Amino acid sequence: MKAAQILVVAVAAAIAVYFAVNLAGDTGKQVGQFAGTSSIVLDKRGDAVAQMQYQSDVEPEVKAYHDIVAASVKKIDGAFLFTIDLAGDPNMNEKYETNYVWHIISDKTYTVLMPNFAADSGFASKGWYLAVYDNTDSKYVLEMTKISDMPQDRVQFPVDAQLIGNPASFSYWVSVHVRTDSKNLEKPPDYLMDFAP
Ligand SMILES: [Ca+2]
Repeated sequence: MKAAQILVVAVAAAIAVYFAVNLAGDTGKQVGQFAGTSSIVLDKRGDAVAQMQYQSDVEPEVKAYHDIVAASVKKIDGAFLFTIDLAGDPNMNEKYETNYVWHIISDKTYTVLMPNFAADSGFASKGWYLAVYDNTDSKYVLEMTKISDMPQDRVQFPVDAQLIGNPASFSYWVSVHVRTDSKNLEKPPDYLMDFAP
């Protein structure tokens, strides 16, 4: 494994632990429900706001690619196709890490991470990655893996159903986070930008 990949995995580990804690303490959260073939939740356009989650001196400018307009999941063959529709092009990510996150709750809890590290950011890795974290057993079932660019209006990628235990039904919510600090990677992401439902 190259040094750059190790760095990215370290970032994701901090993120996954952070979400595990938040999820456990937030049992009243609204969720979407997948029960068979497909499910969608809608979100307001224009409601993305940079909410600081961890002390930061740098506030990211809110961009259209931070703004969720819908989230949907479809079962296709042996995979779940996870899609977050956005108000802007997520490939245009500037300066920071923007992380598109699926929180999956069935018998077990999983976090599906699709971060983009901007070309002009200070992060060692650039571009799109996919990782799947098993929050219940505190381990990666898929470590950070490089994936191709996204369509212009959404973050969409198929995930092998077995990676999240192939559940017949599950609850979910999605969130978009920004990490401005490319140096202190043990911290959780600095900002929550939008979430749905
Ligand atoms: Ca929104």
